[in-house]
Amino acid sequence: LPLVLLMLFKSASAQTITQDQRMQWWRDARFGMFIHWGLYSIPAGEWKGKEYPQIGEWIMKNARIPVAEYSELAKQFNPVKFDPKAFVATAKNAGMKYITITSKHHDGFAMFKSNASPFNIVDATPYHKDIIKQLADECHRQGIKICFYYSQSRDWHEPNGLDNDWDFPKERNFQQYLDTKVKPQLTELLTNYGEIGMIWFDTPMSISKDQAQSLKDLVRKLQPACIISGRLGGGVETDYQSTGDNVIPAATIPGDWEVPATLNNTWGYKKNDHAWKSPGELTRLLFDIASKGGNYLLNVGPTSEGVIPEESVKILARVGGWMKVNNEAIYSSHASPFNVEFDWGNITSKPGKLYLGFYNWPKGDFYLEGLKTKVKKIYLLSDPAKKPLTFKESYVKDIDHHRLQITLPKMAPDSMVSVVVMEIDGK
Ligand code: FHN
Repeated sequence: LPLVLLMLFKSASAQTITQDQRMQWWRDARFGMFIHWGLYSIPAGEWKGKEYPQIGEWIMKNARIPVAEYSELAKQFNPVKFDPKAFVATAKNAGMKYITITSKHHDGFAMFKSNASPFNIVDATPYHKDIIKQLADECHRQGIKICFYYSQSRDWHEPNGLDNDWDFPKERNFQQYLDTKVKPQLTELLTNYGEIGMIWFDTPMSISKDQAQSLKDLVRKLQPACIISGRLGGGVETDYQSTGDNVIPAATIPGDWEVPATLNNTWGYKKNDHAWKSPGELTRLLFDIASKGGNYLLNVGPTSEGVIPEESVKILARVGGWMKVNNEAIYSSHASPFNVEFDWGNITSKPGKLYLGFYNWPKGDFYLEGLKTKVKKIYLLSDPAKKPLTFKESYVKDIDHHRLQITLPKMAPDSMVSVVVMEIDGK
């Protein structure tokens, strides 16, 4: 009897999880890894000798590849070099706190064993092993949140899924696709892989309110603590908002939000895309997003052999080097109370502290106008001794503003983002 009571209590407490409780780990994390990986990593941007300039994971649609032909790729998909430890290490080394991997992208191919569709990594490839399982197990072992991207509307493999207009007639039974593929697969994902941080739905197309609500209800029923990302559709409220791809708002957006972003110009691997953002640019973007109160979900696109491209690993390691010194300014941080973009950088905050992230190091003394609280101490985040920097506070009557003048070292302490900590009175 006590066990029964315990189970009843457990399920009741799980049902009553609050929004703040569900979101806490995600708000603390601020930085996550997106992984776009699937059959499209084989053509890697090229089909029948022709290079397609658009994003790699869209090659099936862009090259109008018939389902029968595209499905043949599964027979070649054998990512024997895949090492979940290496994936998790790359994320952790960058300072990322969660991993969101494509469990099924628009091409309809499941990277997990599915009884709902044979078009999956275990049943359709010579590899025969469940990628999602291996990665989820490793994430659980290493205490990093595992989240699943799932394309709920577009499915180019299914006659009743949306958006394949080159193979299938216009008429669709979208409800049937939801009932026979989406819901069974979501059930598998939320049942067979332990605790899931989030389901990352993508690009709603013609999904009704009731249909979207039924997906939300399913996630809530199976794992009440699992976050539901912004792009569910149907006007149904989700746990947070996704901005457009690579879109960073100019100012704070109220509530929780995340920027899904690429390292180069594609999500899925493309052999000829070397347009990598520099570690400095990425660090500035990370700081900037945090200073507006958002999360940064930064993508890698593994190859068909199962490795994250070396350039991505190297660039992320540089960002991680910065994070090792400066993560206090990012994890669990809040938006800047100023809510403006400065020409020198931006600000993240925590109770009693402001973190000034300089993208451009000032020449001479630095001035900050309009602070409303008293400053107690100022130091460089990279200085373990927290040696105080000299500062002066004054009230400038003609602009009715508090002015803070800080004497900074001549040289920027960091070539990417230099962080100055201000301990302040109150919040
Ligand atoms: O069409 C997809 C695209 O392939 C990629 O998955 C991105 C990631 O945010 N989402 C869609 C476009 O918004």
